[in-house]
Amino acid sequence: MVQVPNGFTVVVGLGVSGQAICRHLTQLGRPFMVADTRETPPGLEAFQQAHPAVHVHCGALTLLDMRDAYEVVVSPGVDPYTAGLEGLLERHNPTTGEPMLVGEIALFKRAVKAPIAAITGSNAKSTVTTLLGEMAAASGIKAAVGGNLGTPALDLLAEQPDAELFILELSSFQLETTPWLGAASVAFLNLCDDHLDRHGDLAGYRQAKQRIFLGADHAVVNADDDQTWPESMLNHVEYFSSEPPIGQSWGLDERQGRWWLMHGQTPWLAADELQLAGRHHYANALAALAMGNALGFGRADMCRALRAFAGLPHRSEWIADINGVRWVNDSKGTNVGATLAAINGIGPTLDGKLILLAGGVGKGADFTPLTAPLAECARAAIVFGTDAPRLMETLAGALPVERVEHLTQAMEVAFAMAEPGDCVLLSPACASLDQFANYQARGDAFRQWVIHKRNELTI
Ligand code: UMA
Ligand code: ADP
Repeated sequence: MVQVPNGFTVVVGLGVSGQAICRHLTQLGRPFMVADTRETPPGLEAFQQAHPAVHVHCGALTLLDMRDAYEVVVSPGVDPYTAGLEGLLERHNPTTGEPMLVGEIALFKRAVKAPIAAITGSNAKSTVTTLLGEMAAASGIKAAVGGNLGTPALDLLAEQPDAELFILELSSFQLETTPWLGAASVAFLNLCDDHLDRHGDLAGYRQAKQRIFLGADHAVVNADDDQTWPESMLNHVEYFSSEPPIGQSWGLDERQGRWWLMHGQTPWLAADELQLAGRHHYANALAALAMGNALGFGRADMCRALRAFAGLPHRSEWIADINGVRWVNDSKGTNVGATLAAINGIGPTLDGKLILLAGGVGKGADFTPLTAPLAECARAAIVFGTDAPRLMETLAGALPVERVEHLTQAMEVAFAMAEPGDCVLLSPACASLDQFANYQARGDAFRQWVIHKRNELTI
């Protein structure tokens, strides 16, 4: 048994978040040690060189006696119910009044002075977070943008101490270990099956996300998805929808043949002025507008930012047309909801058909919702990776399905099968970690293959 020294904080996980936590604790002058359940976590050597005095425990957490610890701060990827951490979430820290086990955002909240805007949901978090950041910049507000996306929250605090607003993308993992957020404005965008391997079921996953509302002054939720509505009483809740607005909510409506982003009965911006396409993106824009409006951003500034925003890579990103076939990279489509949005956004716009490339780690999700839209607009699905058998079993009755080992083989099959007017869409509905370092690496592999193929054929 390794004894945690009296009054020491235990930082669990030596990844991006864990290292930000260590930097923060160093800056506060608080004694800490690090634990990681991997025997040799990546980055260990560099960390030990930079912090020779910090003890790092590698291996099972059950080998640590944490009774004298000040608190335990876990990285988002660490399940707070991992063996060795039992009871810590329920026990209270006599000094902080918070649970003995917290995450990075709890430390961030204790230290931050400026207001917080926070965004969660199964999908579109990064898009809405980035959009709100662009809107803040256009309005002349000094905002720091990060969290689950980009720079960890604690690093933002250190790097941009004079920020007037912190705009954070927060995952269910981060919210699960946040006792109190007290944000100026929050958004819960949507909910679909994701991370069920960690949260047990949809109810557990939703419960973690509901924590975003704790102490919020203003909340934006999805009128079309009642799972996003707050369970607790909040004074100021606004709704957005991809349908016409009701009362003073935010919605989409047609006026003289054009679709408009509306606030109540007031048209704010014509949807065709956006570079983002598809109703799901209009809904994202409305959620960002509702938050920005509550935070005091200027309407004209926000609309300018919206017009200029071209979208993020790996999210329904057009790569190239080859022989009249469109190739689209939606590698960030890591759950069924995101893939559905991509199919429904692209499918109806095609002269031809969709060819869906899907597969990887399904995280326990049910793929059934994909069958009906695919049956309507897809030529075939080509499945790969760990959950290929489950995808095949679910989709096979609805459309032709072919199984291969790897993404590049799926692309070869799609290339041979596609007809002019078709779109080959990588939107895996699964995490990438069985075959790639992350979703970016998967999207990059797709992009490289497509560019190489296009160049090969044009030489
Ligand atoms: N570790 C353990 N035991 C475990 C699990 C992990 O010791 O049971 C250790 C690993 O060995 C590794 C470290 O913890 O050394 C990794 O920690 P982590 O998995 O929390 O990852 P970080 O590198 O700290 O990155 C985390 C988020 N990762 C996850 O939530 C899985 C990053 O989100 C986030 O950007 C970063 O903190 C900064 O806030 C990534 C993500 O995939 C992008 N998020 C999920 C998503 O968007 O779907 C939620
Ligand atoms: P997150 O950070 O929540 O993963 P992203 O903005 O990175 O969100 O988008 C993730 C995936 O969700 C992408 O595949 C994107 O095409 C898809 N998506 C974007 N907007 C929506 C929406 N409103 N509903 C469902 N899926 C969406």
